[in-house]
Amino acid sequence: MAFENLLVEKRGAIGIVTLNRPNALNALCQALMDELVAVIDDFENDAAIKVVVLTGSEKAFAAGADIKEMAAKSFIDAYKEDFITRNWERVTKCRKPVIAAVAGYCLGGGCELAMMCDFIVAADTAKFSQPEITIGTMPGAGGTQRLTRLVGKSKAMELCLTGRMIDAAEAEKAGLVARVFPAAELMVEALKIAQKIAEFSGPIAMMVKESVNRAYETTLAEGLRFERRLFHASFATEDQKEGMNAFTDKRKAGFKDR
Ligand code: DAK
Repeated sequence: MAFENLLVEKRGAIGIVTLNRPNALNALCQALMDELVAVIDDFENDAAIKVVVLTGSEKAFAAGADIKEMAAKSFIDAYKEDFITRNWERVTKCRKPVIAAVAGYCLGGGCELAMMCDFIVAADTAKFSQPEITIGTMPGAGGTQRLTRLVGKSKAMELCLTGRMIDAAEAEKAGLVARVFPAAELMVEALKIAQKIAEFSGPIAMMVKESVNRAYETTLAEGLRFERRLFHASFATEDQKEGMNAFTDKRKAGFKDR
């Protein structure tokens, strides 16, 4: 598949998608988001791909939704075309683990897209903000919700109400980012993490992801019940037998994704 706004690569079990609109700091136009849906669909359907890495350029992961494309939109335009919901949420529905590898600007919709991934690893050059208030709007792709769950109400309020930009160190301290690496090592480290996950059982990784995500959406009691059901279900997999037998036999497990 050839794309205008993305670079796509399959490296072993890892699907790498690079946002590629250098002249617009990877601003997330509709065409780019439609392409991203197609890529995630493809990775999801490809049994050889076990982990997805979503990244941008050294200068920008993404400087937000495309302001020039949005500027003239009326309510009825946005409502009728199901703006944002139609394609942006595909990333959140991907069943395979998705890692955002962020360098440079990660602003507005860019930050929201990164937060739709399972976790964010950042270069020490990364800069995060929800600056929508500075252009007369508000976060519209989950910024007020996901950021609040990640960093808590006080910090999310301050960031969304002021549009202040934070660096990678502050983002890590706040819980927005899982790990920070020197910029030159970002992709190497992101791919190492992806590879580590890819070597485990794919279905078990999917269960872990589903269960952690449940923590966002339900009560503790329901979340624990859900976790327990999946934990029990894991004993029906060949990979659970292999993993535990390999431990006993003092050998490396060979998972088969079954
Ligand atoms: N959209 C469109 N073009 C953008 C852009 C963006 N978000 N960000 C940058 N660009 C373009 C610039 O216009 C410029 O294009 P040319 O003028 O060269 O044609 C090119 O990228 C390079 O940008 P700069 O010349 O500005 O580069 P600098 O290094 O000087 O500045 C910057 C970098 C990141 C500080 C600056 O570009 C900037 O402030 N960009 C905008 C950041 C921003 O405000 N982002 C939030 C966008 S709002 C909603 C759902 C979602 C959203 C809203 C509503 N609903 C459901 C209703 C989401 C909204 C957003 O994300």
